[in-house]
Parts: sequence; C-alpha cells; structure tokens
Amino acid sequence: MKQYNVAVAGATGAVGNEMVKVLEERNFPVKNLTLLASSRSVGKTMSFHGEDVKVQELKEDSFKDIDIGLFSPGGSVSLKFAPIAAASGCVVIDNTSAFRMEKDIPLVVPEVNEHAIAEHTKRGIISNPNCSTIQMVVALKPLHDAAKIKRIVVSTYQAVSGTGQKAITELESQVLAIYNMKEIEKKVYPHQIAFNVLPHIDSFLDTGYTKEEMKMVNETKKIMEDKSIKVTATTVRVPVFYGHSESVNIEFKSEMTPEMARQLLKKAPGIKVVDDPGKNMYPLAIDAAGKDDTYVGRIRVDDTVKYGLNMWIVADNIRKGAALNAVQIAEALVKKYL
Ligand code: NAP
Ligand code: 12T
Repeated sequence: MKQYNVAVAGATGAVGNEMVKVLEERNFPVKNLTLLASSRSVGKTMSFHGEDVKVQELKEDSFKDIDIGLFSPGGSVSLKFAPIAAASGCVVIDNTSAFRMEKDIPLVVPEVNEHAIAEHTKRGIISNPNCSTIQMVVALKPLHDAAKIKRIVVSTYQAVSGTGQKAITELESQVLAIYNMKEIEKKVYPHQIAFNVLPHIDSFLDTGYTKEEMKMVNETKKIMEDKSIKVTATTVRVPVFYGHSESVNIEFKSEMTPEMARQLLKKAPGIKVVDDPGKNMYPLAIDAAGKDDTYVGRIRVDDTVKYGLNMWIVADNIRKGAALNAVQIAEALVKKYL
C-alpha cells in the first residue's frame, strides 16, 4: 500500500492532538509524520505508534516533501500557511473557517458530498466544515434525499472543547474555584461558563447573529449543494467538555414521518439512532464523547406545519466535528482522488 508524508499543523492543540490519535487508530498509511505548532511548543514530543515525534515550528519551508497537511492552527495562521503548503505540492485539509466559503475550495463531509474532494486540484485546499454543521448535515442528508428539506431551525448546545485547550482549562478551573468558594477567573469567555449558558459563540455581526450561526446557515447549503434550503440558527455554549448537542426543527416538502426518518437514519453511514424515550434513551453528550458516530433521537412530529419533524442530534465535536472528519477526507482522498 502506498504511504504518505503527513504534516499536522497545530498538532499540540485540542484538534491537532486528536488528529494524531485518529491517524494512529485508523492506521492511516503514514510514511513520515511531521508535527508543527508555534515556537512555544518546540521541544515537546508527541507519541505516534509508540514512537516519540518532536514538535517543530511551523515555517514557510515546513512542507517540502509533505503529501498531506492536516491544519488546525487557527484561522489567521491557516490563511497564511495553507496556500504556502499547497504551493509546495501538498494537499491541505483545513479545519479553520478561513477558506470554507470560497467557491473553488471544496467543503466536505464524506457521508454527504465526498465527490467534492475531486476539486482539491483547483487550489490544493479542502476545507473541513464547522463542527456544528458537520453533525447536522450527516443526520439531515438522508432525510433531504428522501423528502427535500424546505427549512431548518436549529439551536445548539456546544461544548467548551470547541474553543480549544484554554477553554477546557477555563471550565475546569472555574468549577474548582466555585467548589472551593474562591473568585473565578475569566479569560476565554466574556462571562462565567461554569454552571451557566452563554448564547454567544464566535463574534457578533451587525445583524445580531454570531459568525458561528452564519457558518451553520451558509455551510449547510454548500455541503448539501442546495441553496434553496432555508436555515436559521442560535448557537449556545454550555458547560460541557466534549460533545455538541442540537435541537433541530425541520420542515419537509413531502411526507417524512418519524418512523420513515428512523428507518432512513438506521441505514445511513456514521449514524446511530438512540430513540426510546420510554426507557429514557436519547443521545447524550457524555455518551457521544470519544465516539465516531453521530447520534440521533427524540424524533417526533412537528404538527404546526404539514410535514415537520423535531429531533436531537449529538456528536463528539473534536472527533466527527473536526479531527475524524478531516482524516476521513484524507482517507477518501488517497483512495480515490489523488
Ligand atoms: P487550540 O487547542 O488552542 O490549539 C491551537 C493550535 O494551533 C496549537 O497547536 C498551537 O500551537 C497552534 N498555533 C497557534 N498559533 C500558531 C502559530 N502562530 N503558528 C503555528 N501554530 C500555531 O485550538 P483547537 O481547538 O485545536 O483549534 C484550532 C483551530 O481549529 C481553530 O482555529 C478552529 O478554527 C479550528 N477548529 C475547527 C473545528 C471545526 O469545527 N471543524 C473545531 C475546533 C477547532 P501552540 O501549542 O504552540 O500554541
Ligand atoms: N469559534 O471551526 O468556539 O469555525 O466552538 C469551531 C468552534 C469556531 C470553527 C467554538 C469556533 C469554529 C468554535
């Protein structure tokens, strides 16, 4: 089997660290693994298949001989270095929001639009969608194919790990401070996140929406390849470490009953239906954490419209929402599109 030189940019972060784990777990055909981060991380090592790999500083000349670059070093760093890596012949799979909405850059969830990977040849960059969008489209694509979605109203309950390692530490230390009756420190979020709920993810736009909300609106249409789908979103941070949950209301063009939806979702790739309310069985963030599937439950009729459903969708935001989806793109890339 052919092997590839792979670089992980942002390797020491919440997403990059998981990328290295997923490459190892799935036995991705890695010839040589290069770990890249800021100058602050030089001297650190990370384990890969039992060997210690040194972290190097991300620089313009980091991509000589690299075939695939998995990027999550932050939007501004990707904006600068992804084109540099692509120019040296590497295919970049970028996890940041830097390129997602550019017309000649594919935005890919393999279960939904794998074929778009072919467009990597245009700029040498493939974007990984936003975490909240990924799990929603994985669950909605099979339903859209069967009954065409008219409109989506989604509210999210997003874990702090989505913001990165510093936010995980902030929730931990606020819980500890409160438990010990000490002052809490706020560095990452503008308000206390422990024992609280913040209707604010990423920055606010003049419209009153946040950028995170508009990612869900715009990325959904691009990945589903249907501009006619109406989407409106409210994105909310909750004091959960791993796993985003979503309450999703869907209006269809034709009939879609809860039983039809359950049957379609049971057969769909990457999905597990957990929907037995009589036994208190529904998807939970703490059960999805560390797993690869997207979990769907609470599937029920919305009888305020002709063909409507409500459902609850949960996935690990760092795995399917970021690292796993990126590695799945890389797997399809080397199998079919390189
Ligand atoms: P994180 O835990 O804060 O990690 C950031 C990583 O980027 C670290 O490895 C850091 O290295 C590196 N980095 C920062 N500045 C750098 C620089 N100037 N040059 C080179 N490396 C630099 O954040 P994260 O949660 O892993 O997220 C990172 C990015 O991934 C975010 O910007 C976000 O856009 C994206 N992301 C996407 C999704 C998604 O929805 N698909 C989910 C989460 C995150 P040091 O350790 O050396 O500082
Ligand atoms: N602000 O990839 O804070 O665009 O949870 C993902 C997660 C941006 C992104 C978060 C964010 C992204 C978050």
